[in-house]
Amino acid sequence: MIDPHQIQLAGLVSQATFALTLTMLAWSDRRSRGMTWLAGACGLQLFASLSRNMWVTGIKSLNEAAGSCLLILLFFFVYMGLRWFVVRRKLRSIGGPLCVSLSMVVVLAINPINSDVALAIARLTALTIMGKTVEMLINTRFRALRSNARVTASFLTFVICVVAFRLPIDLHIVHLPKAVEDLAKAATMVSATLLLFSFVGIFVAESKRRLHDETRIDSLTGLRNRRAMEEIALHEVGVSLNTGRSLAMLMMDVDHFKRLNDTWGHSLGDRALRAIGGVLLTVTGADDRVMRMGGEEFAVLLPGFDMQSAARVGERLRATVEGLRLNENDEIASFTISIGVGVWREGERGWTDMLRRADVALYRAKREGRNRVVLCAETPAALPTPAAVPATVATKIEAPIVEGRAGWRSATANRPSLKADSEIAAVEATQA
Ligand code: GH3
Ligand code: MG
Ligand code: MG
Repeated sequence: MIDPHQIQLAGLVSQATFALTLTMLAWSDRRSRGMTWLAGACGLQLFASLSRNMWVTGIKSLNEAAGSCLLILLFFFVYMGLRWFVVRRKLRSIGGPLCVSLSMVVVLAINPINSDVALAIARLTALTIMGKTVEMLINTRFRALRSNARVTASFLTFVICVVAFRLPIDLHIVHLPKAVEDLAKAATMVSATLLLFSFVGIFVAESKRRLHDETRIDSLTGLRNRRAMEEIALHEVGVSLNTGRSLAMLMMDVDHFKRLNDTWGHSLGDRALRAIGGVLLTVTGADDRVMRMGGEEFAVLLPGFDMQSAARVGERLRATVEGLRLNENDEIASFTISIGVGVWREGERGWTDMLRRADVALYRAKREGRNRVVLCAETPAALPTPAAVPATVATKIEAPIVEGRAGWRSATANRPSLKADSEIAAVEATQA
């Protein structure tokens, strides 16, 4: 036989434990705002259970209507908390909170007249919120949270089943033996405990997801870093190996960056790196294939691009960066980049050879005067014009041309003839 008191006591202990745990997790990681909602829901549940089980605490029981409102509020908190984890968007409309408040007002108003109707409204509202929550969990945006969200969804479905099963009993529509009713109460406790347990799981999954993302993002520019680059490049090489699709990469290095820092200060140097990052993102339109490799070096992966089309993208990038102007204390700074183009060769299982070729080409660009795009070896020379740049990589950045400070301008004044010759893009082939 189930001893209802023992079950309830065990339920209270587990709820108190979870309330404490979730509060500590929310406290330890203030950025996980969803956890604050879930800890709040857990606290509400503990409060409701304590007031229902007066035999434990001796406190005065909540009246029926207040208890029902608490139930609605509790599942609304659960919805909001889980929404933060799996959707991460603000509530766009106030429809949800409005319906919750309205149903609570109705429950409180109806209770003195007919407590059963009030109870039914409260339970149906809570069931609706839970149903919405399950739907949201199943359609989570984040792949890393998907399995944990599904576990939470299945425990929540268990709670829905138990609440729905108990509704006709609590409304005295169905009369079941006391043993079955006790079993239903025990099932409520068990389902609630499992649900709370799954909240810890979703918190851990979210922490892992964030750690994964943050260790792959460069904090200064917001671009992917080298670690991310390695994973993405290997993936792209795998796709090219399977499909025969071409793959190219651009290696970029800011010209005389040390001099830029020395002349204008590191904060302008940092701004220059961020501005270059912005150009790379805007021109290529592919935020997951643009990386800061370290220092003042950047790389772009171009799946589906051959040497010539990659060179045109490189030229567009070079020209756009050359046109950038940064204002520092009413003076204007400008800077340039050198670019090496490397391509993946059929059969290559890794990306390091492509990287090495792009690096050699970059080195050559530096040696030949900087501010230019150079192709890796074994490719004939090509001079694509700006008009030949594919529409997909057309730049949206238009920077005014302003005279810069003499000291800094002199740093790039001796750049090669590529721009002086004409507006023709400078793309050179190396034979080295
Ligand atoms: P080159 O044209 O040959 O590439 O010359 P360079 O001066 O750009 O190259 P060098 O390797 O001599 O200098 C790179 C400089 O980049 C040195 C370092 O202080 C600076 N740097 C590296 N990372 C950062 C950063 O995050 N912010 C700033 N402001 N400077 C950085
Ligand atoms: Mg460098
Ligand atoms: Mg440099």
